[in-house]
Amino acid sequence: MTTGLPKNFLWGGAVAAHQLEGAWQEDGKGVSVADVMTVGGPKKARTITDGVVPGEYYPNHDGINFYHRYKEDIALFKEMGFNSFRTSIAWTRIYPNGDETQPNEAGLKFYDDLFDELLKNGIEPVVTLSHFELPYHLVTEYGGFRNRKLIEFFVRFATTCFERYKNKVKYWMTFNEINNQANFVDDFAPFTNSGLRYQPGDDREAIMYQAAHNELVASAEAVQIGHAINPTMQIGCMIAMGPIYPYSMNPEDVLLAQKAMEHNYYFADVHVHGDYPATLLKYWERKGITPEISAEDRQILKNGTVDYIGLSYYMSHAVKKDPARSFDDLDLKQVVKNNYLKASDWGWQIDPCGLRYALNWLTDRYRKPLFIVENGFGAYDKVEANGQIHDSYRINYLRAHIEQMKLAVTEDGVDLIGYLPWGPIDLVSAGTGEMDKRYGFIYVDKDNQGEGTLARSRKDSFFWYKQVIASNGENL
Ligand code: P53
Repeated sequence: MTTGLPKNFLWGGAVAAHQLEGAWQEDGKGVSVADVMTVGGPKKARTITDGVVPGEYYPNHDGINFYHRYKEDIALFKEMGFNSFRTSIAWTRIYPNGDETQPNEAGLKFYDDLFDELLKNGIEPVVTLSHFELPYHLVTEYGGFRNRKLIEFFVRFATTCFERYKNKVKYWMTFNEINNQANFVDDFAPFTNSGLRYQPGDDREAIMYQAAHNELVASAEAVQIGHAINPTMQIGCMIAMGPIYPYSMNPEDVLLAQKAMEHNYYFADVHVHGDYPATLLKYWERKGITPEISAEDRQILKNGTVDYIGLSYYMSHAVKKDPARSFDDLDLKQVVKNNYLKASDWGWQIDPCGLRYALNWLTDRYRKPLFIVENGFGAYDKVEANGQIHDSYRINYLRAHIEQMKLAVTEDGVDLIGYLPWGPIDLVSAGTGEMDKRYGFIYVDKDNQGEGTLARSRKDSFFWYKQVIASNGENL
């Protein structure tokens, strides 16, 4: 009987380039979709501007200046005992406009130095290729991923990275939270996932399915190329996993929850099985959605299935069947609050048990190794007069989730590669652009308006997480 987590379990943290590097115009970097989004708030969406508008504040431009301070930050990760660290390669550092044929050497050099620094400190880099940072030029010139040309541009970018870092990086992921855009009624997810800007009258849903298809093909091509470059590479997909529960035992609620899950997770079906599930094909038929999918695309999808499933887990959701609506009517109208759960200040429902459920659900459906590459609690922190930060709420959240993760492994037999909580160092929120929605073990002195010294300091959770790692998850 297994009593604990595997010996070689990966412990660390996860970030994305655009949320912490800053240096948005240094060493030849181009403008990304993250560079044209302003700051929002708990109930205020970020604005997507037409290019960089003078006078607007764009929090990702400077991030927390990780670009120049990564050595200091990696020393702190090492102090916590990290053996792994997930970041992304900013596409715009390598191909500033996205459609060049030659990469930018200064950008490649930065990630060489960053990965070397990690490896020197015994920390294995885990790398996402596309994490909400598409070159903005690909939006204005090509319409984002609705355009098939982007398959070629992404594959070129991925190939350049695989070639360059083939001996430094083993774990890769293609598209971060590719399934966020299932929420196509919103402007944010289709833009950050796929560089889509909608015009009035657009069939948002049809465009989203085309863009997602193009990404799935690009991902599958990249998987094949990566394996050819180095067969030991592990290349995964990355899915935002928030289980959707039925509101009640009413069979209609149960069926609606199943349909909502299928709609959110078909992306993983394609990544893992290499084809589209029948239920989605039937749905497209009913809705008259006809994405362009060639015979060659189908072959690529079949031959480029992923090695593992990377997932983020923050919260769960619930749905209740409205008798006036159909099972196809999934655009959030039938989503309800879960009265058994409390929520964060940003309304994210806290559900540790849902993590065990999610890991089991993914295992049952896919039988692939899983890798938790994001989990965490965005919260306001208070700095005491003596500089300390007592973030017991964060510790409580993480402890409860790690407990459930361990049960999934030890009691349910889930094959889990590692646990990389989100934002081990405070960074710019993807959803709101705020600094004050903090996830870190390490505090960064910077506020929502960009003021602050950028000084780093250790929160209580820093010392707690250190002992968790040292005991391989036993000492919680
Ligand atoms: P923030 C929505 C729902 C779940 C995860 O999110 C999400 C989002 C997008 O906001 O994003 C992931 O910063 C994402 C990270 C992001 C993190 O979750 O909005 O992969 O880039 O920072 C947390 O609190």
